[in-house]
Order: sequence, then structure tokens, then C-alpha cells
Amino acid sequence: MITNQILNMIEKYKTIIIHHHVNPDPDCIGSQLGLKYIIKESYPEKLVYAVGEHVDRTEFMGKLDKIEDSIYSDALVIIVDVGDKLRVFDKRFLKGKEIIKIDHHPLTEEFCTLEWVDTNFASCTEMVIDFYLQNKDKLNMTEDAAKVLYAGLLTDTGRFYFNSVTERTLSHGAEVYKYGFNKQELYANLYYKSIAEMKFSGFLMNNFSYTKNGLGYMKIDQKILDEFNIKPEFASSMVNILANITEIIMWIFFTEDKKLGKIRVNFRSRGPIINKLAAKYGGGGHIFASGAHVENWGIVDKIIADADILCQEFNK
Ligand SMILES: [Mn+2]
Repeated sequence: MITNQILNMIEKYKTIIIHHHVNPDPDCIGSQLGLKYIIKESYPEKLVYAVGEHVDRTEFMGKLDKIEDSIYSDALVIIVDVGDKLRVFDKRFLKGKEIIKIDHHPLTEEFCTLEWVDTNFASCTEMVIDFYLQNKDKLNMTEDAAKVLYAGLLTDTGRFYFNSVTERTLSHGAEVYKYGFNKQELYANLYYKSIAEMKFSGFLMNNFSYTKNGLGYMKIDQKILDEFNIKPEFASSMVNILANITEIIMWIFFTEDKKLGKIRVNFRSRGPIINKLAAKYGGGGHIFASGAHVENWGIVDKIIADADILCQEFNK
């Protein structure tokens, strides 16, 4: 079993460094910190680091570590919720002695000593919980680990609503839910919105575009972000405001990101497969949820045209 191989490798190392992907979401940080807390609790003598940078919405989940370059030379590196080198945050991960990948996105490239890639998992945190359950004789869960793992499950499954949810997702959820962390506080951290954010939701509902083939989309430029005092990360995370609309089978948000100097593209679908479309524009992801960054609004219009054709073909 790959989960045993992963544990054997963890046991071999004194130092373990866990990396997340760029713009980490709660599933990524939950996997990273959950794994760190489990390893630390089970092997207190090991040095376990979770490196990287939070985005605003993951800040509450727990502290990340700053470490020196020299620590990598004798360390095991684990990357979570990410499959390709380019999307791993902090390129120092390549300096680890060996690398393990734990990911639930479709495989795009292999470069690790151990690759545990399985798209049957609804979230990466579900994989971490699975890893713990498969090695329960040696591993210990903690309340803090349970909390961040549950946060990842909630957000990557839309609160256990998406197609990707299985019986295992629910039972693994129950496995961490039984720990005593404060559920209401967790929901507040994940789901409460400010008044400005709520007003922005209202703006989106009133102003999205759609085609007769069932494509819904929203272009959010800097002017709109300024007007509502909203950050691009938050704006693009609102893409599912166009989910659950009878007439819409695919929905895309295009959000200008001054810091990146690019336009963030968030693809979602409940019909046409969209990760190939995302890949065509330099991105990737799951079959019904993908992302990309593109250079300008001209490319955005090309994506809209391509996406509309996919919807049209799907309807046939
Ligand atoms: Mn994920």
C-alpha cells in the first residue's frame, strides 16, 4: 500500500518539510497543517515544518514556519494538493533529499520518489485522513489536526455537496468531526462575510453575463475591485455564485490581479469537461473545476468563445 510506503519514508527521516501550492486554499493548508500535527504528535522527536504563505482566508488555520535553506539537505519534503512543479510554492522544495506527493488532481507530471495521486478523493484532506486511518496503529490524531482537516473537507466538497463526494468522504469526515473542536467557530472563519463582500455578491448576481448555450461568466476588472474594496482572491473565490442556476451548465470568473500582473480564470462546470480547456490556456485542474492565469482581456474573449462551443457541443 502506498500509504504504508509513505509512513515508512516518514519514519526514516528526522526532518520533514511540507509545502503547499501557490494561493493555497483551506484544503491545501488543512492537508499541510493536519499532516504536520499528526506527524508531530506521533513522533515528537521529529522536526516537522509547514512552510509557505497564507492567503487571507486561511490565516485562521494555524501558523506556518520560516526555515533556513540548509535544513533541506537532509530532509524529506512532502507536497500536498498539487501535482506539478510550477504550482508548488517556494521552489526550495526541490532541495529535499526525497519528495513525496499527495494529491487528488489528475496526474500531469511525475517527479517525486513517491507519488500518491488519486482523483477518487474529493479533497486532499480526505487523503490525509485516509493515510492516518491506514496507519492508525502508529499515528495519532489531534484536535487541531481534526479541525483543519475538516475545514479542507468542507471547502473542497462545497459542504459535502459536490459530485466528488463518496461514502468514504462522509465517513472520513465523521472520523475527524468527532474531535472536540468548536464547529461554529470554524464555520464563522470559513463562511462569514463582511458587508462589503455581501454587497459585492449582490453586484455579481445582478451583472453576470450568459449565453443561450448555458455559459455564465463574469469579468471583474480593477475598477470593480476598487469600487467594492475587494481583493482578487476573494472575488475569484465567488465563482460558485453562478452554480445551481438552471440555465447555466458552465461558469467562469475572470478576475484582474494587479499583484500577479495577470487575469485569474476560474472554470466550473456541471456538464462539459473543462480541464482540457484550462490546459489550452496554460492552466489545469479537475474535470469540473479548473484554473488558469492569462495575460490580457483579448485572451479572455477567446476563452469565452471556446467555452461557449463546449457548452453547445455538450447540449447536442
Ligand atoms: Mn484540493
